Amino acid sequence: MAFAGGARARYCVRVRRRDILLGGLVAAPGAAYGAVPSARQLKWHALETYAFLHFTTNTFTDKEWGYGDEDPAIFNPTQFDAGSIIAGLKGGGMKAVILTCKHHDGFCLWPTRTTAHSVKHSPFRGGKGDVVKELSEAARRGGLKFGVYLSPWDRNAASYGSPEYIVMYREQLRELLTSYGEIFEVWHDGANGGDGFYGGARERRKIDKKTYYDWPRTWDLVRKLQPDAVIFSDAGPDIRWVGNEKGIAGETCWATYDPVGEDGGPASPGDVRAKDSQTGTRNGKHWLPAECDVSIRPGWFWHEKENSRVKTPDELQDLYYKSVGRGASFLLNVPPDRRGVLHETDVASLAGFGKRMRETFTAGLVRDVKLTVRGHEASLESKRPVTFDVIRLREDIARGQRIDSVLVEQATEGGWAEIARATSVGNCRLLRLPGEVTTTRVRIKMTAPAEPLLREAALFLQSARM
Ligand code: FUL
Repeated sequence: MAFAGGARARYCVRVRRRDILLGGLVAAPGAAYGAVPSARQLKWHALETYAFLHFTTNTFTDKEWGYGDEDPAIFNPTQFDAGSIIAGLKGGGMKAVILTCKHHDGFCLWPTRTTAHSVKHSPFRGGKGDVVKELSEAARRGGLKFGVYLSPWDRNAASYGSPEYIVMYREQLRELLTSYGEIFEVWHDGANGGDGFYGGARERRKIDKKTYYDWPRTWDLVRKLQPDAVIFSDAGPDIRWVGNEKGIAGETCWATYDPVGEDGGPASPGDVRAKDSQTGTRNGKHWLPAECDVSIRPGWFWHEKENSRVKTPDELQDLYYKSVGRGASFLLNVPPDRRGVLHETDVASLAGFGKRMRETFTAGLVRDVKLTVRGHEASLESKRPVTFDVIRLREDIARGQRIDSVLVEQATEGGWAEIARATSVGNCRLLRLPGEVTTTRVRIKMTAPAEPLLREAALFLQSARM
């Protein structure tokens, strides 16, 4: 196990008077423990909840995966309104948004110079439209960061499978990363190769996932053009897939992860042993936190028949606890419909979720509680009894993931009684209690191979019971 910079050296978490805040930050000097996040990963950790927009010709053909032979003329969102989409996402507390600029069918939502298969040849804004531009600008106006999904698999491109396609893919990336302002995340999905239109060939094409895309060169381009953007794929390099599309991280979820390919060899995008991704690797060499992607509907794209199957605020809240509450991020897909806006049911569900989040984590914060940390133990004290049913813990992840486990107890007349326990804390650990607890003292015992650095311990009273 490699510990960076004197992690074995003992140092004290000195909680001085000014460090003792009410459910706030406790900072302490100290060296890093093991792998630590980069500056761009730290910024990403702070987002926690952000949205996906799946939108393309599939929205009009009722498909999930377009074959690549769709006529651009079918892309006609007559009431497209980027401002209203962003307002709907904001209602759900989304801090950023990632758009499918190109899905597997190859249709580009911006007027790219690389192919004719784009909005340029659609009736949208008379062929003069640019969905990426309108959405990125509306996002920025609304205070949301903007990210791009560019599918490596392109079922329209005649060149797919040959080296020319990689040139085109990189050129598409260059256009997206140079024309639409700051990009916070670049998303490469893992679906690769198979049958498709491929410029009329209508055949099956197989590529070697490990070598075909030459990802390191593509990522160099991203670093050069958008140095602050995090790069997502099943295997990183900045953010990892959580291994399922249900929006659920492992009950234990480490931000460190050393991905392995399906055959036990080196991993590459589209080739990871997914069962490991949910948990990560304790003391792994790479800081590679999990992102939990899930759709508000059964499908990723909008389908009329799924209007009655939109996840409820209760379900979204549960997913929040199972993603953000386990140290990962919550990437919620809300697909625009054929009009080019979010469907009313989705907007209402987002608003209900946002309201619950505010009621619990803003209005529901238990105040006047003093946090003290001494070594492997922290205590929360209040002069009068307080009632809560959610505990939030955060580690100072800038100096590594140190805490193995926590045991939380309350003071009762008969002594200390356990109320919760968990393995792995990281950026955020939310402990939902089975019922309300009323006490004046809470004790948190931590096990950690290096001095635990607790950044926050706070109590909340949840708005609605699950
Ligand atoms: C997968 C794709 O195949 C799905 O269509 C969707 O975009 C999902 C987020 O990623 O790899």
